[in-house]
Amino acid sequence: MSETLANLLNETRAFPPPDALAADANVTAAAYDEAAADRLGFWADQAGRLDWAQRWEQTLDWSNPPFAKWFVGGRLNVAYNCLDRHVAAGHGDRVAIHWEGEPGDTRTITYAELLRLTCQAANALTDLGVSAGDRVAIYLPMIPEAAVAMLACARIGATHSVVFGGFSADALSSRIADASAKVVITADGGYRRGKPSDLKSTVDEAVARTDTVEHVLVVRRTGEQVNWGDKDVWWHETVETAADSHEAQAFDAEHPLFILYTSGTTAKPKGILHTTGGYLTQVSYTTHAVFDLKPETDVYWCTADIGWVTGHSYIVYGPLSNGATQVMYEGTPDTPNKGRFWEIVDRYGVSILYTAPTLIRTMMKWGEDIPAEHDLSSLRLLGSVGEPINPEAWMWYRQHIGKGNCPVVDTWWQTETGGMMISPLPGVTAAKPGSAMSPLPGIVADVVDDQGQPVPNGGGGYLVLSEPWPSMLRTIWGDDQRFLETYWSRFGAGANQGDDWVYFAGDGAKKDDDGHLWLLGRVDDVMLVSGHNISTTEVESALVSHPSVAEAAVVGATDPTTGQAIVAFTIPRGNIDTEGDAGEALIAELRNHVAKTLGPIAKPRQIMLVPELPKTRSGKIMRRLLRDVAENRSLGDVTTLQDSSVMELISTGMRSAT
Ligand code: 6R9
Repeated sequence: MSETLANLLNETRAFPPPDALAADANVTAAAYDEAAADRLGFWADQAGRLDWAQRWEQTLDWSNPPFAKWFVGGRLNVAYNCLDRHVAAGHGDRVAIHWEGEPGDTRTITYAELLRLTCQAANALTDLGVSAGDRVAIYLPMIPEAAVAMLACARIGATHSVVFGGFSADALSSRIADASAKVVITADGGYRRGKPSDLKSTVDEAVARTDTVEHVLVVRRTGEQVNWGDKDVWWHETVETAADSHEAQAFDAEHPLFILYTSGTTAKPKGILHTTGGYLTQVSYTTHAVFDLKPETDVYWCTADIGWVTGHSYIVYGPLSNGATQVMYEGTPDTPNKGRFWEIVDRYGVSILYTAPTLIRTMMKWGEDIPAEHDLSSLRLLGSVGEPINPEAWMWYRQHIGKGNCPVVDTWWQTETGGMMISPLPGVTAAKPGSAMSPLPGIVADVVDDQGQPVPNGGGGYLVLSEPWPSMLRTIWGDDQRFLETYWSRFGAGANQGDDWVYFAGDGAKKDDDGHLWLLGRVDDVMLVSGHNISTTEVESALVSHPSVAEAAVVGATDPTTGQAIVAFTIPRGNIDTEGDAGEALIAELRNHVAKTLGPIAKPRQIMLVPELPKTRSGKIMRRLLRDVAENRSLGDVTTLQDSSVMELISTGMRSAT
C-alpha cells in the first residue's frame, strides 16, 4: 500500500455513561492509570480474580518473542474456575444457562447442574480413552451440551477444537486431521429455520476421510434417523450414566486449552492456539469490565454461535468464570417470526445483550416496529462485535433497542487476540457512534504507517498491538513459521524495524482528532482510487447513513482511469420503492449523498440495489465475491457463504446505474 488510509468520516456525537451506571461500575477510570503505571502488575491483579492451585512465579516470560508465556509456573483448572468455585461459594442454585431451542423447548440449568453434567462428561471422555493433551473435535448445534463438552475437555486437560455446525464435511475433516483429533462430539442434528438439520452424516463422511478418530460421541437432539457405526456411542448412554463427581486436576498455565480454526478464504485454515491461565484471566476480566457484569442481578445474552471465538470467550469462558446467568438460543432470529430475539429479551429479562452489526442492520431493514412491540426495558447495556459498526447502525441500536439509555460498547478483537482489546468502558467512556474508542486497560495498540511509525491524530494506517497480552494466540497449531510470518513480520523486530515485537492484526484503522480509534475493515479490502486509499467501511457507513439504506457493501473494481473505482451493493430499507424511475432516482441520490458526506473522491462509480449481501457464516460480508461481480468475473470459492443462493439473487435481482 503506497499511502496510508484516507480519513474521511467525521463523527462528532458522543454519549457519556448514564450516571447510575457510572456510579456503580465494576471498573472506573483508575484502571487505565493502574495498567499504564504497571502493566504486568495490572494483569497479575486480574489473574488474582481466578482460583489458582498454585500461584505463578513470573507474570510474563517474553524472552523468546513472539512466543509468550504468561503466569509461568502457575497451575489452575479452567472448569473449576467456571463451575466448582461458584458452587463452593454457595451459588449452586443460581441459573447458569436459560436455554431455548428453536422449536420453543427450554431448559434451565443451574451452576450445580452444569457442574454435575460436566463431571459426567469428563468421566465419560476419560472412559473413552481421552487424557490430558489429546485433541477432541466438537461439532454441535447451540445446545447446552456444547458448553458441557468444552468444559469437560478443559476439566481433563484435553484440547478442544470446536468446528461450527454449519461447516461442510470437507472443512470438518481437514480440521480433524490437522489437530489429529481422537474423539468427535456431535449430535444427530439441530434445528435451523424451523427444520431439523442433520449433522451426523456430515461427521460420518468427515471421519471416514481421517484416521485418528477412535470414537464419535453423539447427542440425541432431533431424534431423526442416523446411521450407526462401530465408533459411535450415544451421549445419553455414556455421559448421562457416568458418575457425577470428578476431581478437577490443575494444569500448567500454558497448557493448550483450545484450537480454533480461522476460516481462511484461500489458504489452509489456521489453527489458532490458546492456552489456559492468560486466556482465562483476560476473558474473565473483560467480561467483568466491558459488560459491567453483576452476576447476582444481570441476565446476559450473547447471540454468537459457540463455533466462533465470540462463543468461546463470551458465552462459555468469560461469563461462566464470572458466575453469570445467561441465555443461550439455538436458532435463527426470524423463526418463527422476526420478533424472536425481542421475545427472548422480554421472557428472560435480558439486561446485557452482545450481538453483531450484521444482525443490527438486518433488524434495521425489518424495521423498528418489530422491537417496539416488545418490552425491552430490562436492557441496560448493549455490545457489538464482528465488524465495524456503522454510526447509523450504532445509533439505531442505541435508540430502538436501548431506548436511549444503555451504553453501547463496540468491542474490537479477533480469534487471535482471544479476548476484547479495544472497547469503551461502559461506566467511563463517552462513546462515539461507530468508534471502538480506546485500548482496554493493559492493552497497548497503535495505528502506524507503511514504515511502522505511529500516525498522528487525524491520520489513518494499520492497527498494531505493540505489547504482548495474556490471551494472545501462542502459535498456529503445528506451524510456528506461519505464525511468525502471518502476524509478526510486517512491522517491528520481525520486519527488522527496531527491537520491539509488533503484532499486525490485518485491519486498517484511523485515529480521530481526540486520538480515538476507528476500525476501517481488513486492509485486503481497502480500495485504491486515483492514488488514495479509501476504506470500504467509511463508504459503507456513508451509505447506511441515508434513511433509505439498510445495508451496504463496497468494493474496489478495476478501472482504466482511476486504478480502482468504488462499486457499492446496497440493500434498501423494507418500505422503500425501488421500481423503475424511483430506483434510478435513489441511486443518483445515494451517489451524491456519499460525495457530500465524504468528499467527491469517495463518490461510487456504480451503485447496485440488491436484495441480499453475501456473508460468511459468522456474518461478515464477503467482499471478494462482490469484486468478482463488479469486475464481471465468474465467482471464486463460495463454500464459506452462509446462503449459497444469495449470489444468484444478487445477480438476477440487481438494479444498477452508473
Ligand atoms: C471477534 C471476532 C476478527 C476480525 C477483525 C476485524 C473484525 C471484529 C470488530 C471488527 C471492527 C469491531 N472485527 N470486531 N472490526 N470493529 N468491533 O469477530 O473474531 O472472527 O476472528 O474476526 O473481525 O476485521 O480482524 P474473528
